[in-house]
Amino acid sequence: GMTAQFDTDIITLPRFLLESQRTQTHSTGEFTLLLNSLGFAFKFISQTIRKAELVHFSGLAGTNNTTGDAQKKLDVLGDEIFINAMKSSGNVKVLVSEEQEDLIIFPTSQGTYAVCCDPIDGSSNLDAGVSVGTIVSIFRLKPGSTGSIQDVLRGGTEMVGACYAMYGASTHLLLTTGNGVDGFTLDNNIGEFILVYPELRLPPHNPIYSINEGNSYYWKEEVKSFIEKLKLPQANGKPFSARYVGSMVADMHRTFMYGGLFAYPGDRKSSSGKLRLLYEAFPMSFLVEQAGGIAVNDRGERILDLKPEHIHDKSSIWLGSKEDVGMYLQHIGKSL
Ligand code: AHM
Ligand code: MG
Repeated sequence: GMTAQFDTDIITLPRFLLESQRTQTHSTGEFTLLLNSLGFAFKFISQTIRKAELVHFSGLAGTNNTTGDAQKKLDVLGDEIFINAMKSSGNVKVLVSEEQEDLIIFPTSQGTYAVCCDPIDGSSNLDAGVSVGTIVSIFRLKPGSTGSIQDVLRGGTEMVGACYAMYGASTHLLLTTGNGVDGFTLDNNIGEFILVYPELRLPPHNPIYSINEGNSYYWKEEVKSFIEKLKLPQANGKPFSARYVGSMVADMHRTFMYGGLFAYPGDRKSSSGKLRLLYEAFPMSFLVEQAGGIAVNDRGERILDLKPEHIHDKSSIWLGSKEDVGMYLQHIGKSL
């Protein structure tokens, strides 16, 4: 009958969070509320991006962020939306944003979490209507802490959660709390993220590489020779394909869906590449490992074992399918 085409028992993000709170002993109500507030921030940013062009919000804001990039009006808006959502959740004490030079401590918050975020990652793509995203890592405050920089200058293995939202043709959300990865898609009509990829696994192999090859002049020899190797016929007689959006979230979302490898290596201009540990490399690496993939730096060290000294520290990064990142490790003489 007609009803067979309709799923009348969908799992929304709030339902998913409440159900996992009931079944996972380590889950607290506070953590559930924090994740709900993140869901709200993603929906708000998603809608803002989608209507921005029509209300003439594209173009430069006339200010610069900490790394000197030209900051777009949407970067400012995304940052404000994110900060306000975290502040009003009441569960966040410490916040690090790519768009803020210093960490923020919410003075009146009784919250016990520290959140690091890149509110609109890939913003150079915004004016062309290409996918961008928000990336988030979550730490619990250290025991006894009332909020300090030490709550975020920690090893990646201390994260208690990570997620990203990708604002593409649809808005997607990938979330881990250390129990695998679950994927949601935003239903704009009912305004909820719907669970569509439960227990998502990264395909173990797909011959796709994703890297800004325009930097190859500056690359180290072993990066150059590795990428050249991928262009030669492989075991199946065909070389790898190249795919590069230039938005980490979009390049990684494709990698989660199809497999392959994404890299932003260090080079002669910047030995630790471009991507920031706390709100780009850490959360993405947590998600990748939880989905069965590998996340390492140029030297083949596990990203999650690194520890930032400063909140905006960078790291070279190789992320993706076990076999494909495994090929890089083998190339530099490291085993899995
Ligand atoms: P952003 O945080 O200023 O947007 O920069 C990060 C972005 C990533 O999304 C993407 O992977 C990378 O920069 C692309 O850099 P490049 O243009 O050097 O290839
Ligand atoms: Mg970024």
